[in-house]
Amino acid sequence: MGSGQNNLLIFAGRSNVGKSTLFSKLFKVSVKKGKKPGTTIKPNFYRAGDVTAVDLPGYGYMKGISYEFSEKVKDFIVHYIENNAENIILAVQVIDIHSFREIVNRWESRGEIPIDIEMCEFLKEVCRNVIVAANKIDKVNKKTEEIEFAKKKLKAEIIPISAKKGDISYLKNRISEICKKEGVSIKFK
Ligand SMILES: Nc1nc2c(ncn2[C@@H]2O[C@H](COP(=O)(O)OP(=O)(O)OP(=O)(O)O)[C@@H](O)[C@H]2O)c(=O)[nH]1
Ligand SMILES: [Mg+2]
Repeated sequence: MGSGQNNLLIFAGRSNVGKSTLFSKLFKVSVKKGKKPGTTIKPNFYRAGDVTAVDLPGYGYMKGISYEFSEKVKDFIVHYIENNAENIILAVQVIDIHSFREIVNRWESRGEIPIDIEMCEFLKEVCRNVIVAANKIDKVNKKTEEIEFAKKKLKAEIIPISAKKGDISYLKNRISEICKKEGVSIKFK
């Protein structure tokens, strides 16, 4: 039971990490971005060459959204990914590297598995290729340390970016490379 779309490039991540900001920067499309979590409620799609890029709603509980709503969104995302797994060329997990360590430490001190780690494990299980875009690097002082921390926790390829202020060409190149390896071509704008 898939969506019928093939060659998907999905962007997943907690609410407010900057998925939609990245999506509009990559594809020059105008999608809703916001200061408040829960900005993207339905996925945004964009056809980029052979590939359909999908900006997913953000998961995880945050101030201003009810627990029920965040659980509903998480279920939607997990089902969407499971149902479309065969068609997903690449999953880009977007994290907010500025708050990643603090959130991970908070969850782990409660004896819980941080939602980003859980999501990354799920993506790696289900998708052929997974990379992590460590967004908001412009807000981080000790960049190398924070990236190493994320790498150790997520055990994935981490690419630092600033969707809002910085250069995202390295991420673009990696996405293109992976698409090429999978036999499809992607067009950025
Ligand atoms: N400093 C900084 N802020 C950013 C960056 N990228 C996004 N933001 C800000 O983060 C906030 C959330 O951005 P969105 O793109 O709406 O986040 P999202 O992940 O799509 O959020 P949901 O749709 O709620 O899941 C906005 O205020 C953006 O301006 C970045 O690289 N650096
Ligand atoms: Mg969004």
